[in-house]
Order: sequence, then C-alpha cells, then structure tokens
Amino acid sequence: MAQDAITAVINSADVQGKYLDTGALEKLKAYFATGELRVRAATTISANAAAIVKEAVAKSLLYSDITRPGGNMYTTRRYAACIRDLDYYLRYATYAMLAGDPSILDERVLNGLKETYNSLGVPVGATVQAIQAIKEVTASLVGPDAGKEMGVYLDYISSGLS
Ligand SMILES: CCC1=C(C)/C(=C/C2=NC(=C\c3[nH]c(/C=C4\NC(=O)[C@H](C)[C@H]4CC)c(C)c3CCC(=O)O)/C(CCC(=O)O)=C2C)NC1=O
Repeated sequence: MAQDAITAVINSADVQGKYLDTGALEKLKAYFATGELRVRAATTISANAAAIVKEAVAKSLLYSDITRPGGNMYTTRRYAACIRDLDYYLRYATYAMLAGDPSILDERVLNGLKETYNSLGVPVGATVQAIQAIKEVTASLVGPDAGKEMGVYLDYISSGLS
C-alpha cells in the first residue's frame, strides 16, 4: 500500500506499540512546515506539465540517435509512448512529493518497469537522462527548495530504473 509521511511514521510507531518518538515528531514537523511549498509546487507543475516534458525532451533526447531511424523513439507511436512515459514520471513524482513518501512510485510506476523496458529495448540510460532533464526544468520553474523535493522523487525513479 502506498503511504505518506504521516502514515509512515504512525505505522512504524504502531509496530512497536509506542507513541511517536522525537525523531518521528521532527519528521512530521518538517513535513507540515513544507506543506504549503509542496502544494504550491504541485499547482505550478500541473499547470505546466506538457511544457516541462517538452523542454526536457528538447534538452536530452531530441536530435540524438534515439529519434532517428533505428532509435527507440523513432516513429510517431514510439515517440508518443516516450512522451507519455515521461509525463507519468512527472505526475507520479509530484504525487510522491505531495505525500512526502516514495512508496507510490514503487507501487504504481517501478513495479515491473525495468523488465518491460528491457523486453522492448527501451534504453534505460537515455530515459534516466530525460528524467534528469525534467528535474532541472522543474527546479527552474518551482525554485530551488521545491525543486530539491521533486529531485528526491525523480532520482528515486531514476535509481529504480537503473
Ligand atoms: C504509470 C505507470 C506506467 C509506466 C511507467 C509505463 C511505461 C511503459 N512504457 C512502455 C513503452 C515505451 N516506452 C518508451 C520510452 C522511451 N523510448 C526511448 O527511446 C526514450 C529514451 C524513452 C522515453 C524517455 C517507448 C518508445 C515505448 C514503446 C516501445 C515499443 O512498443 O516499441 C510500455 C509498454 C506498453 C506501451 O507501449 O504502452 C510501458 C508499460 N506504463 C505504465 O502504465
């Protein structure tokens, strides 16, 4: 089950049959203190999602061998599949950033993804480059603090794929 920063600390205290300890309370404090930042960033990202993906693709994949005949993004169908995948990564990273917890990424994005990519010949290295470009473009849009938060979850997807 996907959880968030609150259920994560509650579940771990409950397993031990204890109230939240200082460390757990500090985690919650940090989460609540950044709540508005997260919501504001999610609003900006959702209003600009298509532009973020487009710019990230231009920075990372466009005019490379991947978009030429023989490349995995060649043909309109595969190009569109790639853009759609990047849009998934951005959307789910935004959910995880709001939740303050990466478990939704394990559950809904990374589960079986590497195997799917390998069986279809989707290049993981180039995908990770595009995700890193999304990270840069997003940070330039939402600012360094929220950008860093988003970076945590975009990096989580990158490591999960590698
Ligand atoms: C929400 C969770 C979720 C994810 C993550 C997801 C990914 C996903 N990407 C796929 C394909 C694909 N993914 C890509 C992506 C790329 N090729 C490149 O060269 C680029 C580097 C890269 C984009 C960055 C491509 C081209 C395909 C189609 C491959 C093919 O059918 O030949 C497929 C195979 C089925 C299909 O084509 O739709 C899945 C399941 N599906 C999901 O439901």
